[in-house]
Amino acid sequence: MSTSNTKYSKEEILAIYNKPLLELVYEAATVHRQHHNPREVQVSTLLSIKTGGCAEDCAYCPQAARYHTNIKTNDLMSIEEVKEAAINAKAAGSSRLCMGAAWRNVKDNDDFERVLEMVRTVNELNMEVCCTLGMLTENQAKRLADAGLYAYNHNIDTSEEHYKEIISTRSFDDRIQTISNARKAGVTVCSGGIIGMGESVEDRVGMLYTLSNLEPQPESVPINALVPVEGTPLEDAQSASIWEMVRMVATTRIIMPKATVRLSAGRLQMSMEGQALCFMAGANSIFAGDKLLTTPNPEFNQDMQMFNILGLVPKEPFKDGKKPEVKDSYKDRPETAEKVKWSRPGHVIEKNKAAEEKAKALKNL
Ligand code: SAM
Ligand code: DTB
Ligand code: SF4
Repeated sequence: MSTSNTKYSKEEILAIYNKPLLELVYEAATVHRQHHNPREVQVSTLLSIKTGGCAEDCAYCPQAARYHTNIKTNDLMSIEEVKEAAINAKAAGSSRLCMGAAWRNVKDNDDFERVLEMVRTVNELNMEVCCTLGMLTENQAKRLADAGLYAYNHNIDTSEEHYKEIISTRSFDDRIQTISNARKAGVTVCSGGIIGMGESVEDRVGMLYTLSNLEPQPESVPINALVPVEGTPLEDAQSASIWEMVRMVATTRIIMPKATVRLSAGRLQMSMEGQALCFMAGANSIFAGDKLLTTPNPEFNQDMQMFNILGLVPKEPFKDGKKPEVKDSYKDRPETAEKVKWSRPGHVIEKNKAAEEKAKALKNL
């Protein structure tokens, strides 16, 4: 029986990937049932909090400033907009909000302060908060953790060898360093990649080898099928077939048995039968909602219909882990705590009470 401590060589992973398809699915489904409730699917909602204008050159990405894509760019959203989107996502059945920013890296500026407040706001709604903001220092990761961040998404995207064909403005090692910074801060790690970018099967195996050798393994592994976007260097890339997606999901499930395997970008091109095979092969999460970050995704109702037909149910938040506390270091800074409280309706009463107490104390001096 596989455990999360089993380490596989590249040759072993390749042999798993190349098994006769139905044998592979059967084995993955068996491992899946040893570690997860096979009816539960974790539902995440993506929210692009800052769209486009990114300095990086990731060949797949519609948000890179240097490519001429048709996306609508946006500055960083307001806290109120994020709160409204989170409430809607939760009402629709999402347990996690993943906020994405088209940044190369996080900078210690007002925008980061606003993101920290977004994290606190969504955490208060009892949703798992995930961010994907580009590269992070250890200190920035720590501050996100203190604000209540549950997960950090940072994909390695492909194998170390193929990486330089896809991105030249940062290195594979930079990616690993950020993942390690998030881990050191106590945030759970979401890291996966994309298939259909002209990579070989060996590259897919190499990517899974790196992910499965992270210590500990990532809690979430998103498997994306490239969404080819006009204007990007990969606009004409040959799409990955559903069979390749099933093989990728099944292999991920077998070598990272405890991880949440997320069927991510590319579902719009998949039939319900194809997705059903992916769930059978161990996928247990999706991004729901009619938009990913900038590209379309299946309609929410369509996904709920699929869940009904397949007998799947959305997973409750924090079932695999504890809700992160907003750390005292933040609560103890009254000026910040007040700023957050005052910005929300309903807290005005608390503000008045606190002000009355303060006034009373002053009068008694
Ligand atoms: N800027 C941050 C970063 O690069 O980590 C966060 C946002 S970035 C858009 C998050 C991930 O989305 C990428 O690492 C990539 O795996 C995925 N992605 C972006 N464009 C995609 C596309 N066209 N098809 C599939 N996945 C894509
Ligand atoms: C992940 O692995 N895929 C998501 C999320 N993590 C951030 C992003 C998919 C983006 C697809 C292209 C777009 O919509 O811009
Ligand atoms: Fe920028 Fe992230 Fe897109 Fe790369 S994937 S261009 S870093 S937004």
